[in-house]
Amino acid sequence: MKKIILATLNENKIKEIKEILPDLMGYFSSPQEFSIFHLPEEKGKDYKENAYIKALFVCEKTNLPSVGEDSGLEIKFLEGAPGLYSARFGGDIPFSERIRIILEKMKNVPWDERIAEFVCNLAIVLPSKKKEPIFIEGRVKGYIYWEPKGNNGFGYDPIFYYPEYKCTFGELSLEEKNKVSHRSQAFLKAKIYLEKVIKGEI
Ligand code: ITT
Repeated sequence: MKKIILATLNENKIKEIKEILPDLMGYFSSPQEFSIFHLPEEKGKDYKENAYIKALFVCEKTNLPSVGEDSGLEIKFLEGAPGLYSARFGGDIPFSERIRIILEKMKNVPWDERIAEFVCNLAIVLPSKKKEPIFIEGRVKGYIYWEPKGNNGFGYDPIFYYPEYKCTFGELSLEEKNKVSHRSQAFLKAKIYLEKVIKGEI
């Protein structure tokens, strides 16, 4: 069976992706299944480059089609931070601490100025050198809530308030988050290409 490697070591991302594309779930493998336990440093200038760096590394190691995923939270009041550095914001500290730092920086910021966006970029890299990589982006707009709320999801989900649902991503079930998230938008757009990869059409 043709395999596609999800070039991420983040178990939460893998769980979400498998639920976003249940028909393709059986084709997805993780880097660990190929004894890949680290990914290269994310030195790209943007999400797109970082997604490509991860996918290319895994594709070259396995000789199998690979999808790199780079994502982040952009807060307008913080000039786009933590953005590209979302996974490293504040250094080697737990997410609860990253969230505390953000909320502290924004404690007097009014609601209208708490606009934020989750961004997800994908790079699909195929083993044949002649085949161009495919790049895809998904975004979702929301607000930074006043305090963390909800125990679901991961990362910054407890402070990302989604106005249409009137709650944070941390309060949503995986199914509800997957209806609207940056990651689901990107992977739903990618589906047509991933199906072609599986059928050997590209
Ligand atoms: P890989 O590089 O192995 O894929 P990572 O967690 O380091 O895993 P990124 O470099 O893409 O992933 O960092 C993105 C960070 O942004 C991630 O660690 C989360 O903290 C945050 N993030 C991305 N998507 C999120 C989501 O849906 N909900 C909450 N936080 C999210």
